[in-house]
Amino acid sequence: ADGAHVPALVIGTGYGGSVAALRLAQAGVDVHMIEMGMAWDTPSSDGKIFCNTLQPDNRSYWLRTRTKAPLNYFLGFPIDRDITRYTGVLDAEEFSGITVYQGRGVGGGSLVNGGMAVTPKRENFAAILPSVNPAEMYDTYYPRANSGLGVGTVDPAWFDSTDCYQYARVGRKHAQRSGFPFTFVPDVYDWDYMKQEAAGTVTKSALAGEILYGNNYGKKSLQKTYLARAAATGRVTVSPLHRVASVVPASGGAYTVTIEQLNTSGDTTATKTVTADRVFFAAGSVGTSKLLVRLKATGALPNLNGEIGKGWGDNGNVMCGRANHLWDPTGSLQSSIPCSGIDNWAAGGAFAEIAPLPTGIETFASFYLSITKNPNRAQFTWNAATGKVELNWQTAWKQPAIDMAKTIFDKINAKEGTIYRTDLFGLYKIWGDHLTYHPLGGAVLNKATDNYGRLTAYPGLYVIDGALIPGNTSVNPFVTITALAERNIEKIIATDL
Ligand code: FAE
Repeated sequence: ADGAHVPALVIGTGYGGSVAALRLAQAGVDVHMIEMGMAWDTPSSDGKIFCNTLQPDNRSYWLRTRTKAPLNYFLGFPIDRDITRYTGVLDAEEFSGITVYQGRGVGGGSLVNGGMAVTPKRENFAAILPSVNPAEMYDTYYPRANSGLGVGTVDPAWFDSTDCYQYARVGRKHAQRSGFPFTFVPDVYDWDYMKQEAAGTVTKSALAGEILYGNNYGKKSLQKTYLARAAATGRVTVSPLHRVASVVPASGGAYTVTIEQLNTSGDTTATKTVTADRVFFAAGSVGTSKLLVRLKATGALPNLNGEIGKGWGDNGNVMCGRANHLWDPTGSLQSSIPCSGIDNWAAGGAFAEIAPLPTGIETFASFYLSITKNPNRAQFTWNAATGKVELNWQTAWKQPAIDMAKTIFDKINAKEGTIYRTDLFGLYKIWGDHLTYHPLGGAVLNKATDNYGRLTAYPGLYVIDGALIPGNTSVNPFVTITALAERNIEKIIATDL
């Protein structure tokens, strides 16, 4: 409530924020979480909380009047459609050189993501978080994160027999025939539920194409894991449709936090201030970076150091499709939850997830989202003239990612006698190189913060989300974001409270 004093305020309810809230509450601290998106706990008139990927309505996008699907063409035709402006669940945030997709709502990215829950190979960890001791991560915090998130793996025997993973079996066959290692990828989707979907005994979600705009069943989003446990402590309150606008030092070492209440059209309907002893920035890589860059530049937090806004990367994301032969169909029924990948990280700098194209019809396409070792890093800066934070990522900076992805798919195409699809991202456009699902960095650990996420110029301010990670995790990022948050909050609770 307006004027309240809270011991701990958490900005954002994604992975970093949910870990912080749970562990602080378990340590006896009352926590108030502020989330700009909706609660996503109430069904609409169609009986569903989330809309289907194939029928996007107002629930799909954050404050847009037209959808902006990542895969925006099919057979060369644009597939976006008009929608009513609403505080929908997926934000396609446009910077000059890249569109950054993010979840909006209680649960953050866990509401919209594919649930792929991948722990990086230990040999790659030193390049991911150079200042963090790998032993503590692999012995303690990765296992803690995996257990807290409810990570599991597809039953390999079922995988081999079910129609809904024919596309992944085709992907495996092509990878192996070209000599690439194929790996199963763990996921937080409830695999038993998916089996029941295939058997026709429960309401379908993954097998009905639900994913990008939310899964109504089956997926263990943060609402079902960390946030449920946080709520059960009785110490955590969440304010959805509230956006943090400012954090400034107050007397007695506390902070004054200004919060805007939003309606579902995105208008500010009220402005409130809360005093907080501690503030945890968990607004995601982009959200946290935008806040800190603006607060530093506009004099609210002038002593934040010069690393704020730097070290942002796209996790090397790039998408592509391959056109298969007519005798190699990928299936009209495709589980929207990917469960496998092609690992060419060591040799070619690419880890490609074998992704679905759940259109409901046979596409004869194999589709991939590659995570690559793209070395390019961008910076967020404040533009006083426009009053906006900008990101200097350039479209051409995706070229290394494309080159790395080609180490896999050029070889597969040569072996199979196939070609790239040119109809998925425009007419005659092979690469989905305009976007990322995996924003990372902007307030990098041990640079913008100390080695535990403390913004040391301001005791009591912390960063605890993907902004800490310097641009790349070699695999899908949320397990690493969660594990790092577990590590940092344990230290903060032990030494700062
Ligand atoms: P995040 O989950 O983004 O949470 C930040 C929260 O803060 C959001 O709920 C925001 O609405 C909220 N917020 C922002 N600004 C403010 C403000 N000023 N005031 C109040 N609230 C605010 O951050 N990762 C994987 O590991 N596996 C996958 O399969 C996968 N698939 C993905 C698919 C899609 C389509 C997308 C978009 C992402 C995917 N990701 C995946 C990435 C993953 O979801 C992302 O790395 C994490 O969600 C980032 O976690 P954070 O805690 O950093």
